Amino acid sequence: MKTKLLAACCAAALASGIGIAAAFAVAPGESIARQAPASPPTADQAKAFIAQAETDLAAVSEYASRAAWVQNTNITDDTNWLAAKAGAEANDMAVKYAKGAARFDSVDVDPVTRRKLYLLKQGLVMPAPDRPGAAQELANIQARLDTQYSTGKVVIDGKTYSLDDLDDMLRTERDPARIKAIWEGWHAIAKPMVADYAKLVTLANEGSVGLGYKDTGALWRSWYDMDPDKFAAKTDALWDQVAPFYKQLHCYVRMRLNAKYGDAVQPKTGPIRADLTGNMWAQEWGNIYDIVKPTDSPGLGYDLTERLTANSFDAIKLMKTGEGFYTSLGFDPLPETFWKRSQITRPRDREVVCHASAWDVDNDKDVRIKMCARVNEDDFFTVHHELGHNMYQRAYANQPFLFKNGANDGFHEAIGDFAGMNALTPTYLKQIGLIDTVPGPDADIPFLLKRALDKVAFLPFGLLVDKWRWEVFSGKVDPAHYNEAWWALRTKYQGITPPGPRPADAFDPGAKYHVADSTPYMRYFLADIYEYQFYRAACRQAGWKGPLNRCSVYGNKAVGAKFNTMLAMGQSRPWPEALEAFTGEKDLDASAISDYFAPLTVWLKKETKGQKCGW
Ligand code: X8Z
Ligand code: ZN
Repeated sequence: MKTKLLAACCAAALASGIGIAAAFAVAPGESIARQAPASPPTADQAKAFIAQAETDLAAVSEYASRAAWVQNTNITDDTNWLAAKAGAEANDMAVKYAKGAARFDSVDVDPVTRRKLYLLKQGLVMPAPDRPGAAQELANIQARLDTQYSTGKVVIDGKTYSLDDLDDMLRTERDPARIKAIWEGWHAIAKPMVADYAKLVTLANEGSVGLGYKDTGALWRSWYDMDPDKFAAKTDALWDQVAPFYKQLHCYVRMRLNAKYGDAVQPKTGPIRADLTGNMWAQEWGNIYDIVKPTDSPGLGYDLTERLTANSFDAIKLMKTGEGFYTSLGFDPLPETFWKRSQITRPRDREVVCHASAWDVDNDKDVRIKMCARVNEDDFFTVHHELGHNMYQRAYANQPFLFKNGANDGFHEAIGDFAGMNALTPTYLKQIGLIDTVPGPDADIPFLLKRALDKVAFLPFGLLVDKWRWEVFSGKVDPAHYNEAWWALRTKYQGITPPGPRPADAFDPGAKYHVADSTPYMRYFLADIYEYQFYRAACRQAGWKGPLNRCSVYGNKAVGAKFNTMLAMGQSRPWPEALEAFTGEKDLDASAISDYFAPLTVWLKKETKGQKCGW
């Protein structure tokens, strides 16, 4: 199962189809509600209920994390079986606690207990129906989907590739026929998932209804300390704010792709061909910087992937460099166990889940990263991203169990991105000796363009993945129309199109990790906004006077201490209070990302003059 209570980040321990399990005072299957007295419960009983829940959930969380770790780092029939079994027991248990919490809805309790009851009630991701066998069925299906995704293979010209190979190929491949083969090959791995996926949706919906939600999408929208409908409206409003900028970037990139590939491959008007963006999901476009780079300036002045290779970086050195950024802000170095237990590169002797994730195995000190890192700019950023999760986990380790989580899931994703933003600046790269000189002002537009290709291009994708799932969970879209609805949203928000007609049995959403794994995705859209708020605030605190894109707070202990104050709050307070603790701001605010890219918007407008933008 997936419980937000226990899953600190993206694909962390318990977000991977695995959940809490047995070390529990009440035997699995025995009703927690049975403990309820006949008369209305008291505040003392509420406190006792929470104390029991925290003890039990903490214990089973560690148990389930370890099972999940073993399965994620060695996928076999047996590890799947064990992890799914633990997940099923855990799901049953967490659902019963969530239901039990509702008994105290009208009891007058202290604010801390009230918040914990609130978190307990909405702390699941894919709740199982409360009937015998349902949780096991859900866990088995999830394990099958996860395995299909993580062990997916594609044969091209007689050679077999896994996703990390294909990712690597798409970064640099410039032959449109070969690009199309890579893209279509990977998307074909998801075809067999559709029936299982539909069943998973039905089961999770039944579980969500049992907890008092309209459907699982409504449950997911309830996580943000505000009315769930208002949350959906807020995401739309944020998109409206940034959409004009995205459309400008889209217009520019399409123009340059057209110039490179010609009308037959990339027409001048209409959507962009998804596979030409250098990324399997067209979610970050930085890998095609070489095609779209400005022609009116000397450029970035360096190629980070080349610099890493030239400086003999390996995956460990990448990770150590990431750690160095955080320790420079005053965070403790990673424990010995991190280096001993993490999976940093792909093991060659077994199947693993390669999608990067950060784990907090014992809700205390046993933090780890699991990834299949390669030495390139993308993974340079990703190690900072993942370590951000671990730094957050350690910062809130002293909170009670139910508060050991991000202020919301978007915060959890934004911490490491904030670090990564600093780490990508030439200012910082020079400080750590990766480049010899900081390029002059001419390099600012190329730099901002490169960042926008990753971060602004990401915004519509970050938004639409869960828009699609909200439609699926609500029943607006049925399994026969999953793929059509997916591409309708991809076209509407991203302005992209597949490289050719899709087969009738395609299930393209399943070719994205977070769909196959049932990891919520709106968190990344939120993170893309928060991280610029964090960055703007940090640079203000540091007294930075130059262009925002050159600011690095590397080594600034005062900024680090204030940042840590926000992180140490965990989920103890509503997220606006955590945001305020570091930034002084109380709301999501897209003006920070607009400020950051302001010089680029002026440049893009000039470059795309006379173009018929839009699709
Ligand atoms: O899944 C991730 C991280 C782990 S939380 C590697 N990300 C999203 C993705 O890969 O789709 C980071 C950016 C968006
Ligand atoms: Zn993450």
